[in-house]
Amino acid sequence: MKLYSYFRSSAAYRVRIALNLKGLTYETAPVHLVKDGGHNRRPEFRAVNPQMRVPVLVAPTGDVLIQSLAIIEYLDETHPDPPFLPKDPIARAHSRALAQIIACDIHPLNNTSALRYLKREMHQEQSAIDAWYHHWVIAGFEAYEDLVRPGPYSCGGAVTIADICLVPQVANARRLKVPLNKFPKIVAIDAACLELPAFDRARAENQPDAE
Ligand SMILES: N[C@@H](CCC(=O)N[C@@H](CS)C(=O)NCC(=O)O)C(=O)O
Repeated sequence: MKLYSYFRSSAAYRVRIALNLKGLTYETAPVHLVKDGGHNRRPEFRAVNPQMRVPVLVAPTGDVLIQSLAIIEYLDETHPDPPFLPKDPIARAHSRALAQIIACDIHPLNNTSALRYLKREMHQEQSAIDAWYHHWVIAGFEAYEDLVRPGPYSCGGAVTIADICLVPQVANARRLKVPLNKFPKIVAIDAACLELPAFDRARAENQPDAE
């Protein structure tokens, strides 16, 4: 499989964790999201993903898959062990809900193109953009902190799709200096996950395109 990725992309980081947890090997095709206005905007990458975003996974069938949650569910359906969702339907809905707090409610407000738009089109100062970033992470993390189950992971004793989404968002929050002292459960879940080699190998600094 081939993964179009950028070392700092938290959405690509989710898929890297998922591939590692399933024990799948893959080739990384780095796409620099910042250099020259973003190599993701080049026609050759637009031909791969008209949305011009990473991650993109080229499946063994040759099919091109986009959107991290869709890719993660594809991997779970094709390689059921270890499962990314609990068996019980209510528990499944809960772990999907936690994943979606991150992937649908925090991340879209804070990704590269949204922040770039605030700067270039809305003419916002860097301090206002940082405040915006912090605001949406904190709002999402406040809810997540209240919703987690006794650990060590977000939904109990097994890693789920919620943890796969949480750890990359915590890494980004740390990089952008969001204070995490109000979120002791999130910090503990993050530490427990990062003890697992699948999460550790997926970190930004362990990628071939890391700077
Ligand atoms: N909802 C998408 C989000 C993908 C996304 O926004 N990726 C970012 C990097 S984390 C990206 O490619 N940004 C490039 C841009 O927005 O120009 C997913 O989960 O895959």
